[in-house]
Amino acid sequence: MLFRPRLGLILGICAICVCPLATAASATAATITPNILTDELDNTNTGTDLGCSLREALSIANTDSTAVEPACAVDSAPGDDTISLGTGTYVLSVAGSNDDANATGDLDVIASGGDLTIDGTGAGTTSIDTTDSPAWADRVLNQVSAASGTPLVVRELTITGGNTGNFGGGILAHAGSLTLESARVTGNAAFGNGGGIDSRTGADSLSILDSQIDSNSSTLGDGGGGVQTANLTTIDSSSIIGNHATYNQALGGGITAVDVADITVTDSLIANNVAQSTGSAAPRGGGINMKSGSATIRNSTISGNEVLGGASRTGGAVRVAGASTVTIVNSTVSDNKAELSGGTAGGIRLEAGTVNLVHATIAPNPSGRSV
Ligand SMILES: [Ca+2]
Ligand SMILES: [Ca+2]
Ligand SMILES: [Ca+2]
Ligand SMILES: [Ca+2]
Repeated sequence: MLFRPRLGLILGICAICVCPLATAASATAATITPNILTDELDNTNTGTDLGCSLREALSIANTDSTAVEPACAVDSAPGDDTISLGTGTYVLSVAGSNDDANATGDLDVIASGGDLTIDGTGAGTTSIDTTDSPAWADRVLNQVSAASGTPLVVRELTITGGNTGNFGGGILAHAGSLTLESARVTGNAAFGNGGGIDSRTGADSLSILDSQIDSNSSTLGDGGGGVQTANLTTIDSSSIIGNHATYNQALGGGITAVDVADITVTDSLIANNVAQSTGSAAPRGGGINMKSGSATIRNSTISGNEVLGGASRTGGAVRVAGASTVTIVNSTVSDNKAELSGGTAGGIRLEAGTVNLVHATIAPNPSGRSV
């Protein structure tokens, strides 16, 4: 179900831009290539030095120094860098949590290292996973204290196996911009908000392009089983499917928007996400929970999302609250559910704010009203 990149468009843009970029480039940059799939960081890991791990490659990118691990292949002076991953599963095993220095637990992308791309061979062939024994107790990737505008690009790989007691089960972005290109974030859990990805207040932007966010879970008040965002967010040619938000009052099975979130969804699918309350409070927003901010959804489908549990339940597809504005254009909202005796608004639940429907198909959504 993964969408493919539009290579024609990309090649066209590159053909126009390649000369100006080449002459303007001044910062150094390197491609750093790990040569083992296992996890280690020399000087902090007591094991034998087996070669260049992903974690060691990232520490080189962070510090712009090859001193941390001379075994890493680095093709020029580090600056704005690319870590090039091969086919296979890179398994994180240097255990720890609450570390933001890339020493243990999650992989930490640090401000002073400049721009970074982590590039695989494809979402179906390259993955970053975590060890099962002992059970991993951290997310996978953490963008920490990045300077404003500093981009992190995750391309052509899968992020899976994150499990944190905090926010952002797969990826947590505190600052800078985060872009996923032809990537997949699947099977991550946060006992906080943002099961797959959390783009927090302070980060610049989140872009999910030709990518899939699926089968992630959140367990906290604002939810966002797949994604929580507080920022400028672009979701294009992507799928947000089968994610799960659980809490006393569950919100946003697929996506939760908070703070000044400004979301644009184009040519995408938001499907089969669930917000499930464990208490009596009504679950809301099986697909999308708009706590605040705005969302524009074009040429997309919101279907098969559901709210479960609670004494009542509402907004199977979308819950609109606060001062949110939601605009749905040339899109379909169908087969979302808020069923059983307390169910209302299987489709869109407008509590406060504005909903604009332009050439939108809203029905059928089982249970009471569609809006
Ligand atoms: Ca090593
Ligand atoms: Ca760097
Ligand atoms: Ca961290
Ligand atoms: Ca860490």
